[in-house]
Amino acid sequence: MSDIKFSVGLWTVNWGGADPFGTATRHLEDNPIASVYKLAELGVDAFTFHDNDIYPIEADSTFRQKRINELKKAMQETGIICEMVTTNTFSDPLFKDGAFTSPSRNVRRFGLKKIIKQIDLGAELGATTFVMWGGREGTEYDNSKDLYDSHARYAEGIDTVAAYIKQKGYNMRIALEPKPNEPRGDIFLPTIGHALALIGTLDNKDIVGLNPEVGHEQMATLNFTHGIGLAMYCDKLFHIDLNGQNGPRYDQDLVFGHGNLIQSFFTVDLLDNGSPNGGIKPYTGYRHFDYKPSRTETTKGVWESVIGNMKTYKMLSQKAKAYRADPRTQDLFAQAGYNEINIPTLAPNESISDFLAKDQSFSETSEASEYDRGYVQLHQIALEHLIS
Ligand code: GCO
Ligand code: MN
Ligand code: MN
Repeated sequence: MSDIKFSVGLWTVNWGGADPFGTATRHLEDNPIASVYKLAELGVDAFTFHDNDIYPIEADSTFRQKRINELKKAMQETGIICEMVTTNTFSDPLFKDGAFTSPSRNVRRFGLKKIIKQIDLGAELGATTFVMWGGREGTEYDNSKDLYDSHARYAEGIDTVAAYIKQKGYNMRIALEPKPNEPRGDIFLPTIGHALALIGTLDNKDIVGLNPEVGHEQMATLNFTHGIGLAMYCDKLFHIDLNGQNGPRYDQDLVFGHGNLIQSFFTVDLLDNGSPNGGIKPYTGYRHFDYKPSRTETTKGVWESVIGNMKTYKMLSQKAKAYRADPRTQDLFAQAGYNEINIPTLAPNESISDFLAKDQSFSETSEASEYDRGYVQLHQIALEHLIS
């Protein structure tokens, strides 16, 4: 477990609590770089940030460089590293109708330059992932956008950024972050599956993958563990945003595990241990937390929530290991059919006509109604490990 590394977004711990219904509830340090020292002190291995997490959009180049120098100093002094960067293309009013998919070509060109600037900074700091969360790419009304051209512009934007990364020879990949809604009524690329489909159309699909967020899939009533399972099957889980959510509602961004706990357990199990038959290899990337320390908390609660994320992950990690090592689990995996599902349905070299010609007889009773897969028992064992 010592090889598990944690990272935290600077925008999470530096969120003062302002929401659509109220102003900030916490006093923040004037300089956001202070949080980098605190994260290092708490044992966080890496941080991630948007350009405007460390300097405002209107900052001049002198101020921007001052903040970058301070950030580098914090990295040198503490040993914390920067593993991912992302660009804020959602806060400024300019981006009210999107960046890559804004109807305004000027805004699209401005957004693209802003993204490329942050990619240069990320490469300079050693980040290996660029996350693209297109929070403002979308609509409130179905007739607001030409849906062909909007997706074409989205794909063009991603492909241009990917081509730039390759041209520069940066050791960096792009991870798209799906979200179904909020702040837009409907956001483009709402789920893992939608994003995968668009990636398949890109010229530079080899360096474009996903940054799925627990709560975002759950907002869409989807199973997060299944979602990352598909992403891993496609070799596209490039990054991950871990947090907590209680079902389909607004984006709660809770501490990891403070939502659907049993799904978090299976997420950790899949990430750490891969799939039981070994097809999905254990995830080697950072366990990245993207959450919002609740507005009711003071600064103390902010840092406690950082510790909570890591502690919960480690506890679930240990419990998942014990669940896999339990002989009852292994027996029930066999009963559940794990060692039959990995046998291809057609025999090697069996043609479709051979297959159709073959007389296949088996007892429907033994295959269906009388065969006990033991799923409930297997789930109970997982639950017992989880709450023990
Ligand atoms: C959200 C998103 C954002 C993005 C982040 C990266 O909660 O809606 O998670 O927090 O992850 O802005 O660009
Ligand atoms: Mn979120
Ligand atoms: Mn996120």
